[in-house]
Amino acid sequence: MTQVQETLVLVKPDGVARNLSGEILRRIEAKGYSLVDIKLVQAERSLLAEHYAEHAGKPFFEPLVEFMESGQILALRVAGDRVIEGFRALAGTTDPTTAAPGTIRGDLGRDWGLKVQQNLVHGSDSPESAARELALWFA
Ligand code: RTP
Ligand code: MG
Repeated sequence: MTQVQETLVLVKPDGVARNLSGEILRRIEAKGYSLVDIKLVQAERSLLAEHYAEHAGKPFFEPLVEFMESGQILALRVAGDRVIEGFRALAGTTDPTTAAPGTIRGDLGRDWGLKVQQNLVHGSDSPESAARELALWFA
């Protein structure tokens, strides 16, 4: 049974700075997902703190917000059948060093040994997160 969903994908500042936006978009479109909306954003700290509210208080929270503030982010509203789960599979696991080859993080991600994983992309992890995050980034 088809289950059309929308998800929030972010190409993080490392992906934009490394000129990988096109390659990441290519993979999303090649999989059959559709772009509904797209914009380049220099995100405010308040938006990032809300976006990552579930990680507040963790040791990587501060470095994560600083990293996400360090350059432009490409925000994408993406639609498709089971796209929430599907994009997470395309992205690969969090740590780019061990993410499976064939995934965005596994093929393109580098762990520079910083305090936070610079892992190129974000994708919403549930329908509830997708609704919350899309409202934040595409208000
Ligand atoms: P995302 O939310 O970005 O799609 O990634 P995720 O679900 O795979 O990872 P999550 O656990 O939600 O963590 C959010 C982001 O925080 C950074 N992180 N660094 N120990 C670390 O160095 C660490 N743990 C998490 C990553 O940028 C991760 O994507
Ligand atoms: Mg997450």
